[in-house]
Amino acid sequence: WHEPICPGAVVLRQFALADDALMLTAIKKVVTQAPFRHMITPGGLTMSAAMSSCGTHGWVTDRRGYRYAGTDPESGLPWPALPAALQQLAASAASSAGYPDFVPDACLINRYAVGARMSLHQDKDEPDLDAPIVSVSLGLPATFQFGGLRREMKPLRIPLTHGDVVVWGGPARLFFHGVSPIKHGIHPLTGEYRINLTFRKVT
Ligand code: MD5
Ligand code: FE
Repeated sequence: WHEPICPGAVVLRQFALADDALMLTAIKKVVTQAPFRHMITPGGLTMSAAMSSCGTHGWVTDRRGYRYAGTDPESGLPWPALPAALQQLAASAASSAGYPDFVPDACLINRYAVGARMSLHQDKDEPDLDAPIVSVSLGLPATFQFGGLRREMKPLRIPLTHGDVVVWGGPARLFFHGVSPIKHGIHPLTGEYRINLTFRKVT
């Protein structure tokens, strides 16, 4: 069901639940070609979430900065294709949230082990900020921190569990957000991990 958070942002509880196994199988195949890695921020810190990507571009960070790249810097090869079933699920979630024309061309895959987190940041490396971002949570639960346009704004804490989908668009597209450290647990499909997929329009 639809749980609006603010104008532009809506949680679709369990929207991806029926497709969970299919999605995880598709991701497993992607990460055989582009394995999860811990990237370095421009400030020199290693990210606690491990990442991979598929689609026309992948999101990368290193000492030079953040950017989208057409090839995987680890292999020099193009990123694996965005699986059609995943692209369709993301488009259908966006449509259900009021974005009928969203066609994602990239998917960033974040894998959080117990204790991993993501500090408050904005997603603004995408050229078309009118396109929403669709986020799918799988595996261990997380507390999502949802702030405002300024870093100083005290974030709301939103619990996200396996199968939840969030569509971030409109005014919420540029809001600061993060993920609190993942608590210990075992999920039947992902074990000791939370997996988050973010579908984006990059070109
Ligand atoms: C996660 N990932 O749970 C989150 C879900 C990332 C990231 O933050 O950049 O990989 S995406 C949440 C998101 C995207 C765009 C806008 C907003 C949230 N927002 O306005 O809060 O791994
Ligand atoms: Fe983000």
